[in-house]
Amino acid sequence: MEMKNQNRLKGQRVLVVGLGKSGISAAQFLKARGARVTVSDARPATLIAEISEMLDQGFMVETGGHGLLTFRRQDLIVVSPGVPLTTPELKQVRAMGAHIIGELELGAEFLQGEIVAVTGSNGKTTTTTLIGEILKASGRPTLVGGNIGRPVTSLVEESTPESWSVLEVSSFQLETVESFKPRIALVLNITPDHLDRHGSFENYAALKARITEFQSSEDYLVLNGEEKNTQLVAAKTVRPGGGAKVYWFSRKRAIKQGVFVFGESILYVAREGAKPEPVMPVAEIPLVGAHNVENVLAAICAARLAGVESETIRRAVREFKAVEHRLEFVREVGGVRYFNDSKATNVDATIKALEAFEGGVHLILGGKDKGSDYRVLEPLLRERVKTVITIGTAAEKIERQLDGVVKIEGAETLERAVALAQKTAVSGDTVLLAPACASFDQFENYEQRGRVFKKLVAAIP
Ligand code: UMA
Repeated sequence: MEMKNQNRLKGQRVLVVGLGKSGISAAQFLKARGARVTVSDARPATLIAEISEMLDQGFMVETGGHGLLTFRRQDLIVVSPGVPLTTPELKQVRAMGAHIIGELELGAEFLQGEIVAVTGSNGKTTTTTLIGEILKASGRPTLVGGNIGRPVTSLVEESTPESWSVLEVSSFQLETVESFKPRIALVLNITPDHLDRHGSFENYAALKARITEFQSSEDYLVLNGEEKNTQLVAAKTVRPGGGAKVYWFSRKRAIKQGVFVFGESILYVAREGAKPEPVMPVAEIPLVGAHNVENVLAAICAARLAGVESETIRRAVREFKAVEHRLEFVREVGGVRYFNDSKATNVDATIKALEAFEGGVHLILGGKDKGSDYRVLEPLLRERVKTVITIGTAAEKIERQLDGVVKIEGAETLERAVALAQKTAVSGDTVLLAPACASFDQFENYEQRGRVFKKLVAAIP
């Protein structure tokens, strides 16, 4: 990406909304570039550890709510991903023509080098991490960030014209892009998630498609050949002047351009009509579950498009370990195996997790509901699950929707859920935390929920 006008923010009045990871990083980034930064957070100051430090550094700070006056008369407003555009103050100033962007847009505009952006409802973290590992193995200077946990603005300083930045991108972040133009964009799958925020599946899918909105004919878009919803994204590349070149990945059939499984091998076709090149045997993929094969195919396609040789890709994939909180094996106690899939924050991810086990599962479900329909779990619950143990504020809805399908126990907290599972499970069973919900009712985030689970499991005598 070309060098941007570094002075463009100097003297500008900028408001940063939300003081989590993204907001704090964006505020520091803007200040370092000479902007006059105000920050605003709905939480009271006592709950935000960084406030006194920010005041010391000369930030104007508003806490305990957003004031309309603070939102007016700004040259730019940078929102954190967790702050929806329907927030009343944002809605009002937006109607008055305010310039509003997200932290991803801000950071990406200043990142030097190439961008690979990964979105999808599930598999983003694994695929992003794997692409990062492959690019590193090829010797390219590689940065990994975005929704995965490192805000994009915090990568800018380290980036150089030779860098490859691999970004995990969420629908929240795509809501506020206005020029985000990755060299390689991936949409892994689109299944219902975050319906509480986006209102409908159509809105959510349309946001995911924004990953390719500003791509042009020198860019690439990698899509899932087996999934109707991502196939619709291809239509977005048809526009005057030409959108991204579309590549596909498939576990089930040969495709014309992209990566697919053929017999025992993974093959890459560089362009329509070209001879398929072998990349590696499928059997060498070290992760469990068919969904992970898809994640690996997508990562291979991105890496080949970035110019990495197949031999390097094969080596990096073979050495790849499962990502923390993603179907992570925790411990075996008395013949019972415990798995942490705290990252399963929607129903589809829970389905993928259950598909990795044949039966005897005690499933911990619940947390903060996102407007999900848990009834779609029914066939897998009947087939593979002995008990569902509920936690969090979604418990009541889950119990109502799954009434009569499977034995359900209410535990309220994760601590009681683990204790209950331990009591119920017998040798050969699996205890799986794959909650299908967000964590924010009882935890800071899904990582903390996963860590608490691992600690509880570690403490089982
Ligand atoms: N806040 C307000 N006003 C509001 C809403 C929130 O002031 O109307 C404040 C909160 O009080 C809080 C802050 O905003 O202080 C939180 O901002 P945030 O929710 O954007 O959280 P960050 O810590 O900045 O983390 C965000 C992403 N969080 C969300 O999208 C909810 C992180 O993704 C991401 O790792 C991080 O930026 C770095 O880029 C997490 C996530 O849950 C993992 N993502 C969702 C997912 O993967 O499903 C999309």
